[in-house]
Amino acid sequence: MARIDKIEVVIADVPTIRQHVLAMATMTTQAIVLVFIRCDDGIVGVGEATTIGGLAYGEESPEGVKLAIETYFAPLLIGLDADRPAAAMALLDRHIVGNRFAKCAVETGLLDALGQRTGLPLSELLGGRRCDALPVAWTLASGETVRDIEEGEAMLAACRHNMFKIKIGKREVADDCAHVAAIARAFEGRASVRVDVNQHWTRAQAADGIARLQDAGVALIEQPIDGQDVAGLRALCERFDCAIMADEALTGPASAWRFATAAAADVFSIKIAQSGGLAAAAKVCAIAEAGHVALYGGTMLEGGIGTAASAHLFAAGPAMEWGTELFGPLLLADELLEEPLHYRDFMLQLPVGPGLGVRIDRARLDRFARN
Ligand code: MUC
Ligand code: MG
Repeated sequence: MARIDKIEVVIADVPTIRQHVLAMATMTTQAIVLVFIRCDDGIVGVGEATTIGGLAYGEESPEGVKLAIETYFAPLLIGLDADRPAAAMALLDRHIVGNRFAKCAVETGLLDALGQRTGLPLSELLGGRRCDALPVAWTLASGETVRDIEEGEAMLAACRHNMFKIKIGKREVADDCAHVAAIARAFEGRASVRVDVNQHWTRAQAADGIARLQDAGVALIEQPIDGQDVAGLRALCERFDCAIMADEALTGPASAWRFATAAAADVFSIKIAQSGGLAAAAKVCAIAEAGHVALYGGTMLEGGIGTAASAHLFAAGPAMEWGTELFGPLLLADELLEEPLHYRDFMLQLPVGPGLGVRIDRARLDRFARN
């Protein structure tokens, strides 16, 4: 039997390939948070707890995750049976409220270690994979219409992405919708165009904006209003034909249950960290299925570790009708993995090796790691 021996948390600030303009933050670097779980048989499992824009997106920050894991998680975990990730996570849940991103990283690290020990890829540990590759959207968020269209053209020409998510919510509704309409016109019949408002519209702005976007041919509207506003989202689902997707609204199985039973979303964006881990994200998928809510594989713009973990879960669970947006590593100007994830034919290819099937290159990581 192997025991958990040591836990290390590293924050690495990796530049992005261009500025990424979201309603709540403009990113020029991404703070990648990695959790290394060393077991006494020498195996090291890795998990990721990356979030967006410090505390601008959610309640956990990179620095907070590191502090929580080192101060509160590690003493509970050291010495536990490393072959029992579910038991370790149950212990954490008994002693630690919330901290979903930190818990996701620890669970991922434990599963990665178990996969390496047993020789099985994570998706096999999670029940076996349904597919070997997942369709991947790209986010157009340079902040400029012409540049976004040029970027989308390049992605199409390279057969990398034919689904584009446009980030809006920062400007006036009419300006944002004109920006999206221009991009939708440019890609009409060649790519699917979606938007993410990141909760930045009021109910009235959403009614106006979604009517404009629907006319422009946008098929999917992600989190147009406050994630807590169940009644507001339900009203938008009833009023419009285009699909309404919940993202920030979903903080694990309990919120998924609330939104599914209230018919307050047509689609759920499944995020492993936002759900509180892989097991919790699988429950969110099951609730969606039971409630006839379609699925989409979301990202917190993680690097290769969180992206690979998400891909294993999405490939092992029910079909993602709206595809995925597991492009996080492609937004980073530098690679942290020994062998990068493979993207081709508009799909992310699932890694095949044991555990996550990808390994961190420590020398590369050290170039960006905070002291
Ligand atoms: C979000 O809200 O979905 C996903 C893609 C992207 O560009 O930002 C994220 C966060
Ligand atoms: Mg979103």
